[in-house]
Amino acid sequence: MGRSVTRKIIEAHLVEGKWAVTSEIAIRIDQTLTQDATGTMAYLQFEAIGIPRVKTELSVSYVDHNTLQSDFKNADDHNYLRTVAAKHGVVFSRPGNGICHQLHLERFARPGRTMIGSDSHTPTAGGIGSLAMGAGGLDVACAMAGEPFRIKVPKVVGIKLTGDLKPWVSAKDIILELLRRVDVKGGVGRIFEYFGEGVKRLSVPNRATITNMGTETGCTTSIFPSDRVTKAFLKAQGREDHWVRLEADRNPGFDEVIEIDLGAIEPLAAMPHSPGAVKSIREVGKIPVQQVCIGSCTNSSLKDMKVAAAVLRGKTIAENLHLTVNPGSRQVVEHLAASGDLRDLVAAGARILENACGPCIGMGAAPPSGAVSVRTFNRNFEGRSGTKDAAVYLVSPEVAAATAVAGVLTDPRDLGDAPSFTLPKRFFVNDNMFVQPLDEAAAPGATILRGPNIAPLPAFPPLPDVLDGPALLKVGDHITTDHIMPAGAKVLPLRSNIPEISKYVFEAVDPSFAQRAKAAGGGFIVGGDNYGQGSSREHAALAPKYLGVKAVIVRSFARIHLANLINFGIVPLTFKNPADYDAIAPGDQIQVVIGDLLGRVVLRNVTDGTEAELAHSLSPLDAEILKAGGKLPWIKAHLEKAQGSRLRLRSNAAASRES
Ligand code: MIC
Ligand code: SF4
Repeated sequence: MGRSVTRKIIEAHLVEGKWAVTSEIAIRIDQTLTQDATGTMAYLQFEAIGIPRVKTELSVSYVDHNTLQSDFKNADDHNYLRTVAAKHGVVFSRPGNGICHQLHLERFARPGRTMIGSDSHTPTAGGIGSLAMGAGGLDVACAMAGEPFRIKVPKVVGIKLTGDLKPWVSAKDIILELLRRVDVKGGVGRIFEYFGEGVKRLSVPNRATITNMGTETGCTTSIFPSDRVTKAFLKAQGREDHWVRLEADRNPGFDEVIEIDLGAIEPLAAMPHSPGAVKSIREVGKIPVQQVCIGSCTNSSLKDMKVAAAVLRGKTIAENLHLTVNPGSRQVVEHLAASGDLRDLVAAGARILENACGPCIGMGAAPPSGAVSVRTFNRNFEGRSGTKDAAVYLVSPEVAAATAVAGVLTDPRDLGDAPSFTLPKRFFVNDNMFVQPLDEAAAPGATILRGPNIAPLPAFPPLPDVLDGPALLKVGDHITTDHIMPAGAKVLPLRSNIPEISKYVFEAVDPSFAQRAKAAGGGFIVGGDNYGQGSSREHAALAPKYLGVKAVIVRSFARIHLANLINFGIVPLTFKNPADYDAIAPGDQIQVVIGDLLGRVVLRNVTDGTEAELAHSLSPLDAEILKAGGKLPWIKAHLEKAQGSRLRLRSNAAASRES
């Protein structure tokens, strides 16, 4: 049997374990990325680990989320990120350079390489054939320290693309079609690997739109082969030497295959409030729209912007709405300026925003109360836009631009012929906003700047064998990390200050949560399916931990959040019998006997005297990490031990040479 692209990359990076679905493996990580909202914590953790210089082939620190700077906090964080990067061997992407995933795709991502990033849309680089996964900041810090990344071997699902897209239908509609079929949980434990005739006709940025939003299926990552199209893209970026051919063998042994006929897809939208609630634009109908936003790491490439400019050329946006545009990078902006497309956008009435995440993460441009907002983004969770009762629809740039002109949700096929335009054979390459780290000789003497908002990391003690406390909160299915730890203009600037940010935990679900949790001396969270869906933000584990949350007991977890809970010493447990969920009422006093987490785990409901068996998916190593109080104390002890035995080995060798 042949091998898939996924398997080839994983086997080439295997440090421990072997390829067998669901068995735990450890792989070497070549590249890491961080963004500012998760990066401050990741670098604080890297510093705490105590390794002087990153051990990866390449680590890049981007600034794209927190760029509002409404006071000193964000600016101080940027200074910290710049100086910590310089000292420890990390390339720093200055604010104003662009969105991390777009920039990484343009300048650094490489076919055949492994990468983890402290952002759930890191799989964007799968568009170029890199095996790129989202992870918590602490896992990224560990990878920078040279530790391998542990995952359970996922199922590899072959996504066979056949046929050709019809005019006005684009890459966003392909990923929306996949989400329509598998929904927001269908990718859990899986990697989506694209193959088939249809792949050849998708450019790298289009592939990246698909791998980016693949995250919304809950998958570990998504990946395309590296072929002639990849080579042409790398050449246009002036880095043809980074190309390697990487394709699945003839009989790659996919665990499942999903076939998508590109010719049968029509313009689609994800309805409020889930990226998986997909309908065709025709089915949704011509609903009035108050806001259109074009941009985000899903749809901010030059092609996406040029489509919008072509639709808006010579027109004015509808009176009832406003339009924001965030290009993905300076390269995109420079091209738009040089080609005149920027002028078309501005002349039509678009509000051109910074090339950063912006409205996607609730950093400005919140829609009006009760508004319909049509966005080219990847997430439409309730309240994420900054307006709780806004209804956000996720669409392609084609649909967004057509809607901006018409004022109602519009199928772009109503506009007649699709615009045609050419993309540059050579992109403008200008890396002057990437700062290279100091060389090893200069680094030790360099100072790291820390503003007053950068609070020291809280320390967490080892876990006892029995956990006690009340059920602090009971929630339903699909609780997202935006519910647990909101983002937006008010809360994001607090990402480097755990005591402060913890005041907002579950704010939108139950504003009294933080106060109650502290007053009770901690306790438990009870939840339904797919708990922790969405972002990689480890603050959704770290801040509840700070408030005393001891275990989260649910029907099932989303992958990255599960790993983050382990990393911060919150025990992630599931009901053996899903019906036991109903037997716990908020406020019940609970006792969970975890022991060493290798045997039975039992929940005693002290209030009503019942007992329930709990389950978990923890490996013996996870159990060890949890019992140690989390990954940071564990890794420090682990590295010290390794260093100790290296030193012992060296002195033994020296002693035997001398004798
Ligand atoms: C997001 O899109 O939700 C974010 C903001 O990029 C997050 C990271 C974060 O919360 O900082 C993500 O997707 O991981
Ligand atoms: Fe930024 Fe939005 Fe992409 Fe997250 S999804 S990285 S907030 S643009």
